[in-house]
Amino acid sequence: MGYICYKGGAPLAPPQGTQASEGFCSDPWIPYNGHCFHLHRTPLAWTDAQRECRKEGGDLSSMYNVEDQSFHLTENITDMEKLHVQQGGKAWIGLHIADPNTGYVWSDGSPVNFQHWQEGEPNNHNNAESCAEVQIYSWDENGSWNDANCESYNDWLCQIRAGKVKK
Ligand SMILES: [Ca+2]
Repeated sequence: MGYICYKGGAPLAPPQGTQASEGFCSDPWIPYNGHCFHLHRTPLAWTDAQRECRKEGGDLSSMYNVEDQSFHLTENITDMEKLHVQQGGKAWIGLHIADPNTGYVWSDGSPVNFQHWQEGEPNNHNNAESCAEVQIYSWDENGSWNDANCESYNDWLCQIRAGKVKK
């Protein structure tokens, strides 16, 4: 059988694709409220996702209020919404338990003054769940959170401050 080779012509992303100048988020980052967001669809364990976000000069996403949450899911993940609903897809966010004595913290150090857990969560199932994932449900289009095993593989949502340049 024949086969077709592909030789890259135009790059998939601009050479400075992960850089962000003041007030501007370059593709594929999406601007909102002084930050840039990017949903990655190459599933990773939570710690690996955190490392990758930090490599890009950002961190796993924090959410500060229901508007933030709604934005993440309606603007940033538009074409993924159906995927979430239909296939149960989900994405890591920055919330995790770094120290059992202190409970949940945001990876980027933001204060935890907003939480949007699913009913009955976090349940620390099998005493093995200390990382938060967000998932859209047909009954909650704004999405809600579940604590999951940090070693499981999920898509992941990065956030970077607009104007912060990749290191
Ligand atoms: Ca859980």
